Amino acid sequence: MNGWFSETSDMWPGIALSIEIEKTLFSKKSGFQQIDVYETKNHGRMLVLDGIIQLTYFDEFTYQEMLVHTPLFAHPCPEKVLVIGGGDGGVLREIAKHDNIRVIDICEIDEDVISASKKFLPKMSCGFKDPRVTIHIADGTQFVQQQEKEYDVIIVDSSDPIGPGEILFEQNFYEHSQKALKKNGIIAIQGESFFLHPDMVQKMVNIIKQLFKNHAYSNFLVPTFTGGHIGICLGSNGLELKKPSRQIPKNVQDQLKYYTAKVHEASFVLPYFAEKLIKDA
Ligand code: SPD
Repeated sequence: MNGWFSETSDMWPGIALSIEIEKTLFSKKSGFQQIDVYETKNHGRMLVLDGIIQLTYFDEFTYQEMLVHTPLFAHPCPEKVLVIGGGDGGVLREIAKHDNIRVIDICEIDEDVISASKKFLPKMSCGFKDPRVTIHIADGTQFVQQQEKEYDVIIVDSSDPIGPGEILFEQNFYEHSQKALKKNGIIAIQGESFFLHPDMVQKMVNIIKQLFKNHAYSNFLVPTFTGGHIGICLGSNGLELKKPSRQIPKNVQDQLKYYTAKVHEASFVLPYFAEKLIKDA
C-alpha cells in the first residue's frame, strides 16, 4: 500500500488517525483477525489488527514498558509471570529484562500474530528468544481457568474489545485470573482510554474493584494510538500498586526509555474527571 493508512472505528466514531505508509510487508486473514504489517514513512514498522494500530516502532516502548514494569516493580519479588495476548512479543522483551523472573508463560490465541511478528517485527519478537518463555496457543479464558495460585503477575496485553480481544474484557476472565494469581499477585490489564471509552474503563475498574482488595488506574502517552494515550487497570490482593516496592536496578533502568520510579507514581495521578470516573466505578 502506498499513501496513508487511516484508523477509523465504531469504538471511537468521528476520529481518524492517519499514518503515512511506504509499503505493506505482510497481510493475512488469520482464523481470528486481519493481520497487517506496514513499513511507515516516519514511524518505523507498524502492526495493525482488524484495522486497529497495535504498535509502531516509533513509540511502542511507552506501552510495553508501562504495562510490564509497573506491575513487576510494584511486586517485591515476582518469579512467575503470565502474559495473555501479547503475540508481537514486545511485552516478553520487557519482562526478560528482570533477572528475578524464572518462568514467563504466554497464552496467545492467534499463532499467526506470533509468526508475522517473528518475521517482520524483530524489535518486538526478540522477546520470544528468552529461554524462560513458554508459548501456549490457546484461548486466554480457558487457559487461566486451568491455573490455581500459579502466578505472581498476570499481564493482559489485549487488542480492543472487538474480535478475539473481546473475551478478555469480561467478568468471567477476570474471576479466573484472580484465582490463577498467588496470594499477593498482581494483574495488569490494557485499560483503554478514559477519553474515548469512559464506560468501558468504568466497567473494567468496577469488576477489578469487586475482585481485588487494591485497585488502581495508570495512564500514559502513546502518540500513535487514537486519542494519544492509554491506561492500565491494576488489581492486587495485598500489594500497594501506585509506587515501586523496590529500587529499580541500574542495569534495568539503563535499558528503558519511558518507565522510571517517578513516572510509575505520576502515571496514577489522573485528571479530575477521570479520577471521579474511577472512584465512582
Ligand atoms: N487501541 C489499541 C490498543 C492496542 C493494545 N495492544 C497493543 C499490543 C502491543 N503489544
